[in-house]
Amino acid sequence: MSKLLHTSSMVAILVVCSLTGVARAAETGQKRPNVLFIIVDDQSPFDLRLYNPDSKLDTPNIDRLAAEGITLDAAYHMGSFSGAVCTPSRHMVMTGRTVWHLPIGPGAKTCPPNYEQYSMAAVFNDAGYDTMRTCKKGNSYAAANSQFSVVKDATKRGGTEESGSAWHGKQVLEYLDQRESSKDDDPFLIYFGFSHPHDTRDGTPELLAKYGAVNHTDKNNLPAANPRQPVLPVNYLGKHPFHHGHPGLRDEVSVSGVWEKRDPQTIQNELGREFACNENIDIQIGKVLKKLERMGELDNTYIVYTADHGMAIGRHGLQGKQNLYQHTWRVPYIVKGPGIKAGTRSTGNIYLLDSLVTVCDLAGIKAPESTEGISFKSVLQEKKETVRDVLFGVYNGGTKPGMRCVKQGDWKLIKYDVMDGRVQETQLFNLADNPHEFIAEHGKNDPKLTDLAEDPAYKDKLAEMEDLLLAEMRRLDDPYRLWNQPDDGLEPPVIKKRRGRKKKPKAAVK
Ligand SMILES: [Ca+2]
Ligand SMILES: [Ca+2]
Repeated sequence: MSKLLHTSSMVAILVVCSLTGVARAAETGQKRPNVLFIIVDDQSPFDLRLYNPDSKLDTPNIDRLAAEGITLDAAYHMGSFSGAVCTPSRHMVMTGRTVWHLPIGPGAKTCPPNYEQYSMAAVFNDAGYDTMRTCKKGNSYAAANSQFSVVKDATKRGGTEESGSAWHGKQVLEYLDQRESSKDDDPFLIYFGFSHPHDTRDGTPELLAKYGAVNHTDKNNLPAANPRQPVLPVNYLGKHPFHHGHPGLRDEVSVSGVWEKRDPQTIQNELGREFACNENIDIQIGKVLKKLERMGELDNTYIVYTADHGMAIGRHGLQGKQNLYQHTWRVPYIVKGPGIKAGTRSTGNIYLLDSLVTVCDLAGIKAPESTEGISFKSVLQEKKETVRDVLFGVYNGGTKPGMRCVKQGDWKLIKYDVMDGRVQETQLFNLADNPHEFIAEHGKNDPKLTDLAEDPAYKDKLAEMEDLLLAEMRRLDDPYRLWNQPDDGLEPPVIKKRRGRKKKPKAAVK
């Protein structure tokens, strides 16, 4: 009898214990995770040592995110129908819509009016999150940006605390201080954007000195060579072999410090400036990570690090973000947070536009039905290697129909149909053999280290990739077709000219 009593009281104790456990779990379950979404402006993944072991760039804090989280090797932005590549990219980040279904551009009619009500901050506000952002101003989605409860936007591309990246960092630190002093324990979404390393790449004096660069402003002279500067990119060219299709494009002709020059001295100095800006961003991220750690919030925060798109700076003889080579089409993408194993790496095959549905998924929030992104939570948790097989990219902010690319596995096709039919080019790359997309002009003298489109040995692969590209263009409602594709009865979209932007007559050449 006493034994029985003893047993039943043990059971009772166990039941009480496990109930307490349940209650405790429910309590912790109620503490919802924070989201810190870090997005830099114009950064090639190949700047970072994480993606390019030969890079000289120091980013200890970004490296820390990777060491404590997961690095994705195949993250892309879907592209742009505008020279301001930032603008569609940031619309995709905010809405999760695909490039031809954004509230701006040729597919604008596919979005209901006031689409900002379905954008990132609006969704998190509805879920009871506190939302705050800091970022550059302009070339963005203003209506979606204004949905954040706290907005601290300004374009900061200078080389001082007040005029550079430190200003964006300060806005986040002050916001966190305020939350701390008001004991606000609602979960937060902080959109931590930077204005750099977008040009003008004015670095701080110390970091410019570290990377051997100067804030070069004299168009008539070259900046001094300096052994501290980054070496030329492996796929550097003095000139791209054919026209990229956007005559007078700002990024290719008038970036201060580069202009139309592609000589090694100019490019290495500009890369030094880019690195100085990149490291300054890293320093600001470090301050915010330390602050979150002191607040005890770091372990309960999902932190995303990415860029709105990549950047050329001398790679393939190009300077800007208006091309579809890997250096520019790809973006860095790192995620750290609860349930993500430290120091892992995965492929992903994600787009920036998958970010919204994924952070919603991580935070346990329902994403808007109209999002077209795919949650890659399963990739972050190493349950899956990829979320899709085929990736598509477009740049047609210049002459139409423009550039397109498609990638499946190691194979990538890029097509250029620009300059009113005067440039019709096709490139086929096997990225396993030729990850830097060397073309004939790189002179590698290795049949694998070049563009394979003209090689009869790859005729079938080329045809397969052409079919895949057309299928993606149809699937995504691309309103254009290229010279060797069926027209599908499409009428090319009418491009509205912006008011008050009449072309000045060209000055006489002296
Ligand atoms: Ca940008
Ligand atoms: Ca609050």
